[in-house]
Amino acid sequence: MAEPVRARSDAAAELRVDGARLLDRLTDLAAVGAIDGGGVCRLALTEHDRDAREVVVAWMHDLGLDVHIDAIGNVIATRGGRRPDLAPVMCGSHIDSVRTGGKYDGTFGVLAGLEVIETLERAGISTDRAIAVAFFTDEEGARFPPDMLGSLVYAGGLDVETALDTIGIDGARLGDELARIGYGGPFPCPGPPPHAFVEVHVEQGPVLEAAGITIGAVTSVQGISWQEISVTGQSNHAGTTPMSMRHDAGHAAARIAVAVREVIAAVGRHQVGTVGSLRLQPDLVNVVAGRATLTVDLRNTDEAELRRAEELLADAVATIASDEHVEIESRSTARFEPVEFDERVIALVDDTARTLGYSVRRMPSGAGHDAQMLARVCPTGMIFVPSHKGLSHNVAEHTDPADLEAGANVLLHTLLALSTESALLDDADRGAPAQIGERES
Ligand code: HGY
Ligand code: MN
Ligand code: MN
Repeated sequence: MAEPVRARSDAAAELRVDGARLLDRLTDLAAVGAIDGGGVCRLALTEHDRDAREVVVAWMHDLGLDVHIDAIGNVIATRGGRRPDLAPVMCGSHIDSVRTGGKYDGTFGVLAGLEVIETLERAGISTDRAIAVAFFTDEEGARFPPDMLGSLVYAGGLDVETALDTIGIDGARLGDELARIGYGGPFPCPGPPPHAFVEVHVEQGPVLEAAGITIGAVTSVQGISWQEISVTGQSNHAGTTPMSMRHDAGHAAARIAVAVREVIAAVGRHQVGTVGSLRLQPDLVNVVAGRATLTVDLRNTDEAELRRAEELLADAVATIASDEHVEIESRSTARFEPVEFDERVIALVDDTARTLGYSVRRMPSGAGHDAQMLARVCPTGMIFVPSHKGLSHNVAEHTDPADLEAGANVLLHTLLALSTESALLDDADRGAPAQIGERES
């Protein structure tokens, strides 16, 4: 096991980010796709996503970074290091949002990365390894499932042509939308693996705030299972059709939603489940629904328990189909097993937070993140900061500026430690990959 990575103790040790500058960028970006209540709506590859990309790419150019756009629209901006022969250290997250997004989900990880770069620039600090800041396409998966689509393609977990052919919930083809907003880039996927990847993100849950702790050293991400379930019954008159003759897709869908809660109770422990979308057709007061489409999001930190939840739900759906005399089809739209982050990176985040004087605890992530995809190709970790009242995917999402600044400082010093020549596995041990944007032949 390689030696633990230690935070640097030279002049850079005193460096701190400029919290006000970071907050200004977060506020400016939140104006793109702004909605009532202080949140944002920037579904992937819409005009608002494009406009947000333009703002962030302009900041990347202002900082003199080398900006690369790959074939799925991931954007990677790199500040060169003294050793171009070594793979860069990467940070980043996403700037797309759900329909009722908060202003920090994803954007904090990208803009904290730019703040780290600007802090190093202004201090005249260079690093052995280049430092890259990325935003990945369609992290939310809300329009084009699965979630973390762009980083999954970057990490080689999904073929780019298959990803480009993804059809969204609105019937649009991902590749067409990417071309329409002008972000189908020239650089091939999968991308070159960085030396290490660190993502700072708001927790999106209640744990840190309840414990009065500033930093989360994230140990893992729970498993995710998304299904789209289609129910086919028979539309009929709401008044004249005897109950015994109905093939009521609406009632069947409602029973499936109840079954999700029953499955959660049966599996217990960390199992969670959500029916976030439920659409009936023809969706009229006096017509027995002929069709229903609903989504089920199941998550668990334990893979075996997640599988059991899926099996129990499948059994319940079969019973409901038979009882209600309807046809039911389930289509998996995302399936990721739990991911453990690299112990050395977790320990470095933990140590760095303590060295900087912040309270810190180790914890799993309930939400999916791009980091879980980068973990497939390089040592990876995450840094959490508290979410007020645990709210996220909600316009009222909030994190105190002091906590944002703390998270960005931990990112700064974690990246500095990782950017020294042999911080983790030496590239020679892994076959030094090309720099971002180049490919070995
Ligand atoms: O689905 C998730 O957990 C993330 O917000 N994409
Ligand atoms: Mn996110
Ligand atoms: Mn999110």
